[in-house]
Amino acid sequence: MALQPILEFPDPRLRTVAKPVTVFDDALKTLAADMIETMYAAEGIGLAASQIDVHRRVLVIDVSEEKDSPRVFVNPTFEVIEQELQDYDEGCLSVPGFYETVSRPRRVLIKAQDVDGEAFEIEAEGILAICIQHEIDHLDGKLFVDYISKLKRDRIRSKLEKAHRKSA
Ligand code: GNR
Ligand code: NI
Repeated sequence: MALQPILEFPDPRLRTVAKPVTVFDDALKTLAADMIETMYAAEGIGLAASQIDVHRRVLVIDVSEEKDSPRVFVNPTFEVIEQELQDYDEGCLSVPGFYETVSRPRRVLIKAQDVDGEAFEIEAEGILAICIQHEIDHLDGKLFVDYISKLKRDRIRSKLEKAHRKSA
């Protein structure tokens, strides 16, 4: 492995529901390292394994300014702490060049495991809360474009399909 290509909407493989990780071995550590490398190379703040066509419940995030604090979440789940929603202009490495406003719960409690299988919990708000929810959606086969109108989504789909035909 190493740097991996990122699947782009409307690739049907992005709709795959990822399976839980049950084995915390060297292959998992390699996957996490490759995902971090791929996220940085693409200048993203997060990446889900689904986006590199690995359908296991693993995501990586780095919302730090210096891009020196990667975090790995294995088998992540979240609970809403506050029903209050926040709007954010979301983008996605799998929907390159498009940004749309999405509303998500502002504060969430994340439960996950690290690459060694150790359980941990963190409270998240702001961009971290948004990003983790966006990444968990990927693991469930969902994309931010599912929250916008069909008209907008279809317009994005045809523009990306056209771009993919040109680069093929
Ligand atoms: O890099 C990313 N930026 C971003 C901005 C707003 C809301 C969510 C994100 S996640 C995205 C990287 C990505 O596509 N992760 O799946
Ligand atoms: Ni994304």
